[in-house]
Amino acid sequence: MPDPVIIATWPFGMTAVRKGLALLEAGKAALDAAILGAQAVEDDPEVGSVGYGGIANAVGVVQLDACVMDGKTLGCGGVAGVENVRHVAALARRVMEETPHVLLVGEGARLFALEQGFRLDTLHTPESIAEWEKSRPRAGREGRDLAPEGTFPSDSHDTVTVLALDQTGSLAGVCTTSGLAHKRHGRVGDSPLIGAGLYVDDHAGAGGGTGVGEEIVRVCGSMVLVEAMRAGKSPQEACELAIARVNAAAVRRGVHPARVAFIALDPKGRTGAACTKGAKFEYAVGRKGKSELHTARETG
Ligand code: SD4
Repeated sequence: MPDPVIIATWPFGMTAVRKGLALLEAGKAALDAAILGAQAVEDDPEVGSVGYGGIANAVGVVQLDACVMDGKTLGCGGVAGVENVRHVAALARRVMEETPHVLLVGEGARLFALEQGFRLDTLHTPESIAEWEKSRPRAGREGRDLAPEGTFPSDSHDTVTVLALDQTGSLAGVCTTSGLAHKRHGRVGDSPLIGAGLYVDDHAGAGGGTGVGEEIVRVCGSMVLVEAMRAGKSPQEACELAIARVNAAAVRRGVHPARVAFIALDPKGRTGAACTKGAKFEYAVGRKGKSELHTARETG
């Protein structure tokens, strides 16, 4: 059996990796380790793009997106546009385990959270309110946003995506985020969508994304990279191939590729990561009791 491995997006992914690695090394299942790792980031008010303290949308409301997937059974669940629930990754797991569905949205997801005994709470912190106030889109005289839709502060949208391999050789993944800063009310990105922000199959590998969700959805990014591993590519080659798809889609639309990154983990415990040019993507990897930060290869 392979040594347990865990990989997570961005420097704050170190929090998830440290927590998750300890659980994996204690013999916990990949899904438990990935969710509890991600939850440590959701709970961290200093991470302004995930869970508590997450960045608000265009009208000042925090709407969270998340999904989970179990590589052994292909069980999966997601929630989108959820307000007032901090642990949306755990809520996505309840969708997977307690309902016949894979995705609940908005008020329905919030009612389901109440039914499942989750606490409703504010997701704002004094710092996140001040940050939103400083950078929010201002309405022009006709009430239209002065910032054209789709231009987002480049450093204020970061998702934690966590992929884990446990001691039994099983894979699982989690993706959780407050999404793009100042997104339109009701906008849903890639993060709660199976095949876009996350895909996991023990027979092929695990893949997850971060960055501008529309560009990830357009190419079904995580599905593409898991299928590449199924066809024999290494996790690194698979991530580069998914980024090449994002780049090619941008060329066809006559735009510059947006900031997008992927991470991957295969059943042998090999990892990979790649990002679009200029995305400056860092990710955390934990194995054999050690957690390290790496910089992904930019793929042009
Ligand atoms: C979204 N993919 O809502 C998320 C945001 C993100 O790094 O990952 N930012 O589009």
